[in-house]
Amino acid sequence: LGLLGDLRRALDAGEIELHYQPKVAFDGTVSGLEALVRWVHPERGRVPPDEFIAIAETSGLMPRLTDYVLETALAQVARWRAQGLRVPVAVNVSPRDVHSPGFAGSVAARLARHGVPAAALQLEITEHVLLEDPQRAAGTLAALTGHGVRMSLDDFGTGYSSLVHLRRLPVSELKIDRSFVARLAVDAEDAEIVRCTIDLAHSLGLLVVAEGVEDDETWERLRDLGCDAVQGWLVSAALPPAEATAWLRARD
Ligand code: G
Ligand code: G
Ligand code: NA
Ligand code: MN
Repeated sequence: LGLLGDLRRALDAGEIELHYQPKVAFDGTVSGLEALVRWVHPERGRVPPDEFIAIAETSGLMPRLTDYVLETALAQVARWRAQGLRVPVAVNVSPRDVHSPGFAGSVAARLARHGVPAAALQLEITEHVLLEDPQRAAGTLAALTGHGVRMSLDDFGTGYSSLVHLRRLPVSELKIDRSFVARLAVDAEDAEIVRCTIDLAHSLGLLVVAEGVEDDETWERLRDLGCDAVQGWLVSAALPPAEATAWLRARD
């Protein structure tokens, strides 16, 4: 409970930061940057995102955290655009966000307020959005894509009945979970799973991003399998804003 109070305070105090991890196509094009929350607690030090995201989720604080992340990420995109760096940013949203009334409208209003085109925002969701109220979730996602926001399906392969979900979700990108990518170069079964996932995604017209790419061999395998883009420490870890800006400039 202490951590929950601290999280409320941290949001007010601006103690939560966003770091940005690039997604890069095999020709070197930067397809976007994923915003990832970071919290350095004044006494506890670095609190792992998994920990405080779970707390935000169960305590009802998630909408506030997501508002904060969207606001911060869109302000950053606007600054980058003003500097000639036109790169889309991906924000993680939880099932709770997608189910909260007015979410699609609030995202559209926020984009307008920052003068950022919808195409510069991507929202990463998981299959879990369809667990509670599939009808309503589908409505919200349709409204978002109607505004021009692109949806990405995160952690693919870790949920269940993925095929049904894939067919029902208006996503344009699929991210293969790091647990399948990590041992791709040494495990024939993982390699087969990744190959099938890429083919399936392509047959549905989706772009495929592999998460957690840490070495050249994995990068080469993914390229040969026709994967579209990679994200992982091989390219870059998630970077604080100033370092992300420098990274983008160096690529430009
Ligand atoms: O970088 P990593 O340790 O940052 O992230 C751990 C987990 O936290 C991942 O599952 C990631 O999707 C999630 N996460 C990171 N940032 C956010 C965020 O802003 N909102 C939500 N809902 N999840 C996030
Ligand atoms: O659930 P989501 O896919 O949003 O979480 C991304 C998580 O993966 C973050 O915690 C991020 O820091 C982590 N991550 C990103 N790249 C790598 C990588 O190359 N290797 C490992 N082990 N983790 C990574
Ligand atoms: Na994500
Ligand atoms: Mn993921």
